[in-house]
Amino acid sequence: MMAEHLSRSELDYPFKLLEYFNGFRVSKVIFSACELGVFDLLLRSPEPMSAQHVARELSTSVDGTERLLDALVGMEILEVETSDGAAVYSSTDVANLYLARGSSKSLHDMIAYQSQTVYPLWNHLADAVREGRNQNEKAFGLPPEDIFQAVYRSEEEMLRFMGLMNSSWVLDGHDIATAFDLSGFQKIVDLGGCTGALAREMAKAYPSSSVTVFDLPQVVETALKHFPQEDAGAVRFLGGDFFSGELPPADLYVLARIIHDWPEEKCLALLKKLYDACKPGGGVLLVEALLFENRRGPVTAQIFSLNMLVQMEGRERPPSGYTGLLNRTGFHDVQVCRTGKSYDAILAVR
Ligand code: SAM
Ligand code: ASE
Repeated sequence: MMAEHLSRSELDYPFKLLEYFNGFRVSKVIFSACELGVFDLLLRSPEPMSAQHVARELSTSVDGTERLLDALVGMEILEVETSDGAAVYSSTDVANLYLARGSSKSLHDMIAYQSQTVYPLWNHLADAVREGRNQNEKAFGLPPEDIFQAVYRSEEEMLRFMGLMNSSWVLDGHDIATAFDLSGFQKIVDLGGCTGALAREMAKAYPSSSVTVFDLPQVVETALKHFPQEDAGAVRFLGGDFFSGELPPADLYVLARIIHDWPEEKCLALLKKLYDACKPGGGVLLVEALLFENRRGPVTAQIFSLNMLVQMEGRERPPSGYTGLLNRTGFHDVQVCRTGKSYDAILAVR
């Protein structure tokens, strides 16, 4: 049966196309279950639960809950067994680790942002492509040129965005911190370092270096208030503006997911400013989702690039895109490290 499917041409029956059509609903099944607290409930439950029991605990309809749980079983995110003739549901290790709220590797905050902010923005993808710019005006009535005014349009949105930024480094942080041996850089400054999640990975990997997060003053304030750290003190925080303000001195400047936010002229201005702030031997580490050199993949990076179109002013690039920006601003010895995960690292020195 399966082999027959595989050998048949997409022209006979468009399996892949139909699966792609369903993609947005598959995402929403997980996002909604997360929002409703399905994974938290099943993690806490000492026994598998019936749909009726789940519905009672979550104050949801029995019928809707049963369909949602069944879809999650079909997607192999939950498991079901029959007990006294009734279906009872339990979680999987993957759901407990990544989808429940409390776990140290929880992607709950990433899911919340994708569901509440990215999903509605993508309603305007066709317009973004037509106009070649972000849809902040249509979506929120905010001007397209002030992207962080849109990203931080309310306290709730600021917290949600920071939650997203924070949660990515649960997965990729260690690989990024150790993609290159950075132990020679005494003073590391993470520009636009947000909650300090990546900075803490850097501090862990290079205990004899000092690590500072530099971000907008209201972001630093929110980071300290809402994203406290057990190892407080491993990372320092400093408020400022990397475009218009003075940069703190550093041996290595980290720019994680910064270049991809901005149009080329702003990227060049920022990198030039870093070059001028660097001593010879000083460096810059870019952290981004790299496209293949021929831009034919990976799909994740291609999708991220469309996301930058819909929401920001930038794009994702292949290695040569970053090498070009760095060489034009004076940096040399550009080294590229693909991690095989979502984010990659690019190191250059003055
Ligand atoms: N580096 C973090 C990461 O990868 O998780 C956050 C990346 S986020 C896409 C961009 C960050 O740049 C935000 O934290 C934002 O507050 C910060 N930012 C934006 N404009 C800035 C500016 N003019 N000066 C300093 N930080 C800025
Ligand atoms: C940014 C990163 C993101 C700015 C806006 C963003 C992400 C979502 N919105 O620098 C995370 C990575 N990209 C996607 C599509 O999830």
